[in-house]
Amino acid sequence: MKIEQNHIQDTNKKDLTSHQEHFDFLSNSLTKKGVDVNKIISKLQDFQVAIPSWALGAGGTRFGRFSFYGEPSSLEQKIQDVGVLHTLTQTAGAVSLHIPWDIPQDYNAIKEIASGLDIKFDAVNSNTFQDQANAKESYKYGSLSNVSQAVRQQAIQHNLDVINIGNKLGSKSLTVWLADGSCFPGQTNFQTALQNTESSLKEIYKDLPTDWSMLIEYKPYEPNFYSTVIQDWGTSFMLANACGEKAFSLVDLGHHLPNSNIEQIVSILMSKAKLGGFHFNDSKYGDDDLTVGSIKPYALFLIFNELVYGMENNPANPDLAWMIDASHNVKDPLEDLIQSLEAIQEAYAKALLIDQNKLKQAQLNHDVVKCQEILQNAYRTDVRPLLEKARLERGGALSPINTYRALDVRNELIKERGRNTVATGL
Ligand code: LRH
Ligand code: MN
Ligand code: MN
Repeated sequence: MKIEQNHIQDTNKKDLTSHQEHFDFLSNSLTKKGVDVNKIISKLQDFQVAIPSWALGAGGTRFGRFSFYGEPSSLEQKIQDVGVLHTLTQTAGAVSLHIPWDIPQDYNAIKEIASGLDIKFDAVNSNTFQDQANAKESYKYGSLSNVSQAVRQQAIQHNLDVINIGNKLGSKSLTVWLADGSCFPGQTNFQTALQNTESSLKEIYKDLPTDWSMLIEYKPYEPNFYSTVIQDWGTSFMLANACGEKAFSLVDLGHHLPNSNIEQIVSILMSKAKLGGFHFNDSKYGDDDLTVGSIKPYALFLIFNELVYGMENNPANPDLAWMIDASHNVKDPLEDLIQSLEAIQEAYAKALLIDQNKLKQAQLNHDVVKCQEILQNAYRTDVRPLLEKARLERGGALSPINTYRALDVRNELIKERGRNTVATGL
């Protein structure tokens, strides 16, 4: 299924007048306040978020999985689905692969499909949380942290293989997330597990191409429920520092204990030039992997405020690898991802409205009320016409969700791929 430009233009037509009215009203009032509207629009257009290959089918839970039908079952089809998202939203210009779920058969063919859809290959993810068919060693008791040298070596080699695959596709970063940890007190020695992890990561780092970065993701629990080796940003930061200047922490919004101040974590990591990647999702209880902005949109906005501040004020921090890391149980995955992309752009646009100079002045004056007013005025602005304009100028849909439905994309995919589809991945 390939969405053609004229399909988008046709469905945009009926909403063009009302979009223009809303846009003019907002643009005038923002301009009067001294906001450079065109600058915000071009920042929105430049902000591209990678889609993980594993989010394009129904994720399910350990209790069951309900198919949406027409799901992609090959890497080619996954990239085509990202193409659908990118054509409609103009925001999903990259895909993130998980190895071995996504090993390309024909590299040139894959690269051709991706470049035809204007999609880049973002970070590649290694998988040492599942045993692979015919693997000699098992990760049941850990991978890079394992007490067995042979298991660690197998996990190190897997990461090197992943770098090799990513290199052939044009990726520039490796994301390492470890499930390693323990389920019961006394099961492992915390210090040994961390030391082993550090030396394994250093082995991988040694072979990282010079223009690559290594992103170290943390998570407090699950699948291990007593301890996790890389449990928090401090541990990930320590490991990134131990590896070297090409290693960074990766923040996944779902990987924090309840009520953690994620915006502060983001801010501190950026001030130390160590924030390398970001996984968007939302959650109520744990690593729920829900639609971005569906539960705590204000927290997302506050996080974006720090990201925007960091991108302006911490030039030593690298460009971030942005990715959605969500799972879909009851919604059509493509619709869910469209909603997530919209929520990300919305939070970003609102954060860009914050007058950082005024905020700084109010902070220096200890005018706490004004500080809050500045943030909340930005948050309460309906920025959707800016998002629409950003998409429209790039040939995207005014309303990606409405166009997706008007074009009956899911049924077209079912016609092409059949009902009995199982996406590879989680
Ligand atoms: C772990 C995680 C990590 C994995 C992905 C499948 O919970 O967030 O990023 O690679 O999910
Ligand atoms: Mn993640
Ligand atoms: Mn996760």
